Amino acid sequence: MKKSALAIILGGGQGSRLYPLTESRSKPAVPIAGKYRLVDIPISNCINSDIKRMFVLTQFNSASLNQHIKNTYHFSHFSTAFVDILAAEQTPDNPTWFQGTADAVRQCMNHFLNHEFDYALILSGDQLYHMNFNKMIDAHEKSGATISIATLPVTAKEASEFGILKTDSENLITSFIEKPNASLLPEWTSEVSDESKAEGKHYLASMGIYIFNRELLIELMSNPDTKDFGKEIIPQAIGKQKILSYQYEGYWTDIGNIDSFFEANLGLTDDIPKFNLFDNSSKIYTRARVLPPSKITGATTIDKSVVAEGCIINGAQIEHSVIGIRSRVGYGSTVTNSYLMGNDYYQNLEEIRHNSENGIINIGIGDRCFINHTIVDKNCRIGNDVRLNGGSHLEDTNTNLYTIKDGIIVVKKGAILPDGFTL
Ligand code: ADQ
Ligand code: ADP
Repeated sequence: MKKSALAIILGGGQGSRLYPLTESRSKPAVPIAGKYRLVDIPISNCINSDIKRMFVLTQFNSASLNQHIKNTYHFSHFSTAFVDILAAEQTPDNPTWFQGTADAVRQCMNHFLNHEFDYALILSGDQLYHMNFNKMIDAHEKSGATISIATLPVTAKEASEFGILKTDSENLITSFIEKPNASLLPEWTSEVSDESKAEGKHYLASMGIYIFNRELLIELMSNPDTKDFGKEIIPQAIGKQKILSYQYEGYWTDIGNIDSFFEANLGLTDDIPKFNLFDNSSKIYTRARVLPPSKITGATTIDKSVVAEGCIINGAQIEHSVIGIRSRVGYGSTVTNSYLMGNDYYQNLEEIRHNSENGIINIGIGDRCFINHTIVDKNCRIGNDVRLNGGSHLEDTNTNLYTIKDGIIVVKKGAILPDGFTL
């Protein structure tokens, strides 16, 4: 009989690397690609792999995450499928929040053990990729390993941000180091394919995707001193457990900080994006909203962009940008190299008229704005003649309206930028 897997999605710690997008929502609920949320990626990969029992572990439970999961993932009454959110909770035994990835799993073990499963599939919540986990489970079974780690070749520049490992001729992991210093790197190169070598990828990195046999997970989780998979559980298991490196070939990127999140979103506007949303066989699921088609008028030009449903774009120039659901962009505005997340709702005509007559700024982007190298979070009200010109000339800042990180301006959710506001 085919063995069964339970998916555990690590939804995020404090979310400080994606701040301010995580200021008012938990990380799995951060909107990506104009209409999805971060958590839709691992959930869709699980559904496409026929793994339909999922827990999402999150440090705090936001209304938007709850609503999204509740409104999106409905399974038949006749199936055992579910997506459950487990938020860090204070109990007499656990007075603190999750102290790391393994601690998060440990604190939720009683929930997992209510279910029958042979393998725990542990996934990160902040990565963009398509993967058939069944292939990984097959390789895990075939090898007789008790732990498997998905891996991929990376460059020296990237290597310090990942767990780096070495394998033997049977792809079993013989050594592992979490985020090695650049000075240590020369000792950590691996035998990789000619193609990877040609791309300068000489190191084998952990993708933070793990399979554990049930009994082993129970045993490892009984030690409360190990708080993190990358820092403790995996390095300590080397030499004691049979650990398979399952090398992945496709596109995969970490989207855990503002810079990589921004790049991954804008990457969707490439002629042939590395992350394919137009794939019949591995769909990315999200909430099925009832939204009108986007309406585009007034000599608007749109190039190299992705436009979600329900937008109203009036006479604007849009280039190399992702325009999220229900976005409104006014006359003569230019949006380049930017990600507008869109809005949660529409204002009615009466409200728009009333606001315009009373100097209240409406939801969306006003007229004659210039927006470049910027992320605009949901429900922002950006007045007329606003100029947001992101880029490396700007220093890192944080105000109650916006943050600048690595030259990327992030306008905070619901921020109101008055007419003529300039950055
Ligand atoms: P990182 O991604 O740096 O490295 P970490 O910050 O621990 O590791 O995050 C892993 C995942 O767990 C992320 O999705 C994160 O949001 C989530 N997470 C972190 N703390 C959490 C908490 N307290 N509660 C719930 N979820 C939490 C890891 C591995 C490396 C590997 C990279 C690949 O440690 O070895 O190379 O992933 O990205
Ligand atoms: P999304 O379309 O991003 O998936 P939802 O449709 O789940 O988001 O939710 C939209 C959110 O906007 C809901 O929380 C809803 O309650 C909220 N919302 C709807 N109308 C208004 C309004 N007029 N003012 C403020 N929030 C609203």
